Amino acid sequence: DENINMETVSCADCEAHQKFEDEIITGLKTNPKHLLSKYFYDQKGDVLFQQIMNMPEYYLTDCEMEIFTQKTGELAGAIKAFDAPFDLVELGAGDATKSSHLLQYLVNQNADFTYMPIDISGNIIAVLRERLSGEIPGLDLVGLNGEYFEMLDKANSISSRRKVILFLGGNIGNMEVEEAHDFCSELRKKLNPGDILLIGFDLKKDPDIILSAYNDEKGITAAFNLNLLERINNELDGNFNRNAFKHYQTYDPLSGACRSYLISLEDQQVRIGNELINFKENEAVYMEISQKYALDEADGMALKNGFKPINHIPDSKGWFIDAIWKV
Ligand code: AVJ
Repeated sequence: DENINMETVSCADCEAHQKFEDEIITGLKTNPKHLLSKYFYDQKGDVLFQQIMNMPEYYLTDCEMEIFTQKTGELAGAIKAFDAPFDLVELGAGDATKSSHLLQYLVNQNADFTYMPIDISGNIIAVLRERLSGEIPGLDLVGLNGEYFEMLDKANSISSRRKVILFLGGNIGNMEVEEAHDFCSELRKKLNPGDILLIGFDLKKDPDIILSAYNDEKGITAAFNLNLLERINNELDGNFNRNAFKHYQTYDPLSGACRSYLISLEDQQVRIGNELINFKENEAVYMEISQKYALDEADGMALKNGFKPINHIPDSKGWFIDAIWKV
């Protein structure tokens, strides 16, 4: 129809694409260069992350899965507190493989709650609704498709019931410590007295165990990092040669910072769209942090940002905790 005015058509995907481009170019023009791990998860990246979770070295998923399958009652007891109705809001629900055990348990207990998964992927929310309605009959579900904090506002506007927030998978580890504090402080502002946060932390432990989880024998983590270069080639018209970079992983047992880098193997110039980026031989591009915490550091993060750390539930090895914080 010739009357359609194309100018008024807004395009969420175009905006996301523009932001991706801006953040990649800015990161590569900064000294030292960096890229953002939130961009690891394109279609190929999702598959590689699935493979990471299945590697023998990558203990995080197994540890938290053990907590959700073996200590479900403890988790439920901690979040049910007053037996008042509540909304169970999951930040970055994904396929909810861990939380579905808790959901099933709560439904069996006749708990009065609505599950509100938040995810940036609308597709994941649709698939989740379809699957959970079959697997857990009687589950009340309201899917929220968008950014965490915007969707939390939406959850608050939909219902004024007590909120229980799930933030699992050690995803807080993908933030620098200072960013993690800011995140908790922002989250606190969206909550009310009596609300609860259930948050997963990967703990400091034998540094060799941590390093191997991110520096696996088969090079799957390396492929996961290098895949971002291919994503840039595909989506931003780049010409990275992934063979001209190698993955390099570090773990600092004092700070708990586990960081990945890509190292340029030679002096090289890479083009991304119209931009040219120069790399020196052995120059590092900082890719990702997976921060590890001591128990008292996790408690300290609660206290400093307006939460009371009331309990933490570890796996049987004591490698990972789901902490329960109350507002
Ligand atoms: C999804 C953030 C929990 O940091 O352990 C795994 C991502 N990166 N291997 C983590 C990741 C490399 C993972 N989190």
